[in-house]
Amino acid sequence: MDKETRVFAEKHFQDLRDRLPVAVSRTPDCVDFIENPDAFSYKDFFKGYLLPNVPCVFSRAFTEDWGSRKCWVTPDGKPDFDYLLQTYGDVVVPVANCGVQEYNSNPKEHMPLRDYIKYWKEYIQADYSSPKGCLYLKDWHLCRDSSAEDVYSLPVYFSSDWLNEYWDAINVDDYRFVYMGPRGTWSPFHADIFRSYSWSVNVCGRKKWFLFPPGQEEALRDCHGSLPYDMTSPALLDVRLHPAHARCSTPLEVTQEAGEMLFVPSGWHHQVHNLEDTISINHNWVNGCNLAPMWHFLQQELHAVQQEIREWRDAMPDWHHHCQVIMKACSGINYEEFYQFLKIIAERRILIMAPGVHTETTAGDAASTGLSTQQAAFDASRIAEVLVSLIANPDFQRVDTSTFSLQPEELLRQLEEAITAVASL
Ligand SMILES: O=C(O)CCC(=O)C(=O)O
Ligand SMILES: [Fe+2]
Repeated sequence: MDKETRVFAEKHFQDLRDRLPVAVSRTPDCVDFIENPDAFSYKDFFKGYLLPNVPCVFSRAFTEDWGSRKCWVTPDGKPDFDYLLQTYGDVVVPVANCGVQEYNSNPKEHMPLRDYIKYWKEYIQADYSSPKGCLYLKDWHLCRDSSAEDVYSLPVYFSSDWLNEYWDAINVDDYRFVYMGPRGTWSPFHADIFRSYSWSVNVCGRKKWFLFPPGQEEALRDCHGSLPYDMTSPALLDVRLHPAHARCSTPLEVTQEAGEMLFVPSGWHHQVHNLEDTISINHNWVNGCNLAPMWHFLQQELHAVQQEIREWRDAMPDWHHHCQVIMKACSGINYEEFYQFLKIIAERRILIMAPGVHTETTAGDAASTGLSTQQAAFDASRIAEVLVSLIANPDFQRVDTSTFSLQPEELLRQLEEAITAVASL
């Protein structure tokens, strides 16, 4: 990130400040297609798509050198089952049954990849049917479970990824996934975890995406307030069940071809259908541009838990603590962990901005992380803004912070000091 981009981005968030916490997106008529990697910089992506929070598709030229596009695919563009079996046959993978709805997703089981590929081959032979149903290998943590070095490389546009930076730092998990499934497998209507962004590349095959800008999904709620499981279902046309459906604009439709890469913005609800036997790789990611929507989402999640168990509020002395425990179980994160997430990213940015680091490196690049001082300063200012709101939040004030290695107020002070120190750079 250069200085001009940082100033531009900070002005963007300054203008939004009064209008947050909703992620504001213009609704495009179509999705831009980016043809040429040589003519499309990080800055182009940052200003044109990431900040305005609108999707785009990158051509197959952007993923031409990926190992998986060579080794995982046969010359006629189909999944190379033999290669996958040889390389990953014993790895245990999660598999969802697309035909069975459990709340708003599909029940998952675990099996060796070998068994899934056996199923897939039989499914094709039986003309895309099986008594086992339509099974979709989803959310396989390839990088966590085995080495993925030769499989793909992270496109620079998606490199500011605090979610995976955080999980890598504490060595617990990641948000890097492989999906594979026959024609007809699909992912139900959803927005991504914590209002994260996603990027998704088809190693082979094709996907059809239906995309709704943030807020449009409200018109798809049924008379009980629930979002649909399948937004293509004819039941949505029943006005008694879906009274607001007529107000819903038509979704953006994207057909993503083999090798192409889709950027899914923050808070956009989507549904995805595999039009052919398809393998894809995707990451979920959060950074300074969608941190405020993430924080807003977490407040909504806690509020939903509080509503759910409000009748026990007076009877339970540690009711607020229980709300945090339930929130962690349902959403995967609570306020304490959100603070730890901010702290780990903030401390890394403060190091980059420390005196000496930015003066010693050329063009502002901090050699250890590859992050520029400008990027670090931008990240720090985004964290500081959310941290101010977190510290002032009454539910966070009830969290026991006495065992925290760094008090939130002190972290904020350090961030502000570091931001001031590099302000003139
Ligand atoms: O490819 C799929 O089935 C789902 C992918 C998805 O939801 C995403 O990348 O956010
Ligand atoms: Fe998604």
